Amino acid sequence: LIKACLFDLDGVIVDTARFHYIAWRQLANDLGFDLTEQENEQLKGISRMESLEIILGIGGVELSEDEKLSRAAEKNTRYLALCQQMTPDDTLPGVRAFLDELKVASMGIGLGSASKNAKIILERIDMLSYFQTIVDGNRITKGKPDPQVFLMGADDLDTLPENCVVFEDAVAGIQSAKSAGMFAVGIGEKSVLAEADFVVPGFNDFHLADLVAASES
Ligand code: B16
Ligand code: MG
Repeated sequence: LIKACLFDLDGVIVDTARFHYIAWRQLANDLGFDLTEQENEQLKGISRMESLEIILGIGGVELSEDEKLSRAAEKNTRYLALCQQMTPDDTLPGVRAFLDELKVASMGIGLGSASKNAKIILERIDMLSYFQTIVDGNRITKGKPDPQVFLMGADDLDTLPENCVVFEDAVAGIQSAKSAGMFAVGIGEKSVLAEADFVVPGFNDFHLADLVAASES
């Protein structure tokens, strides 16, 4: 029985990945190497500092801890400047209608994101009021694929993990949902999100009845 839905932010509610990529690529370029779009895929759902470590590994660059913090802060300033362009129209297709359906059905609605900017972004796209709880990068101590982010969300909503559904676009996020004991819906491609219980390309033409049918099959 589904009682609550927990949503990842980037790649599920809104496409901020393109801004993360521009800002990370600039950081790489400043350090003298390039970051391809394919390399950027690995950074989805991964925290800011872990992403930086992966990028430095790609470029074979070593930095002091202080330098890492200042480069990451600089990246974040650039990222947030790019996010300023976003409007409610940037909410991914079908998301708002699906959340409206959940509200009508009195489902719990929560956010489970690795981002420390989650609230700012939800405000920009005017979606903050949908969420009864927000578990973001400021609250968690263990990032995806650890289940902490979604277990905290379930707890906030007073719902057992087995009654929660997670919507995720990242492999690490699907793994996090599965180790939390939740039903995992992948947003994207089946070949990439093979560990999900069910995969859809997006929320367009996807309704609560489809989710219920999938979770019962
Ligand atoms: P920030 P999600 C994640 O968001 C992004 O997918 C990931 O690319 C990013 O590094 C991470 O948030 C941290 O973001 O720098 O804003 O704290 O997909 O978990 O919503
Ligand atoms: Mg994501």
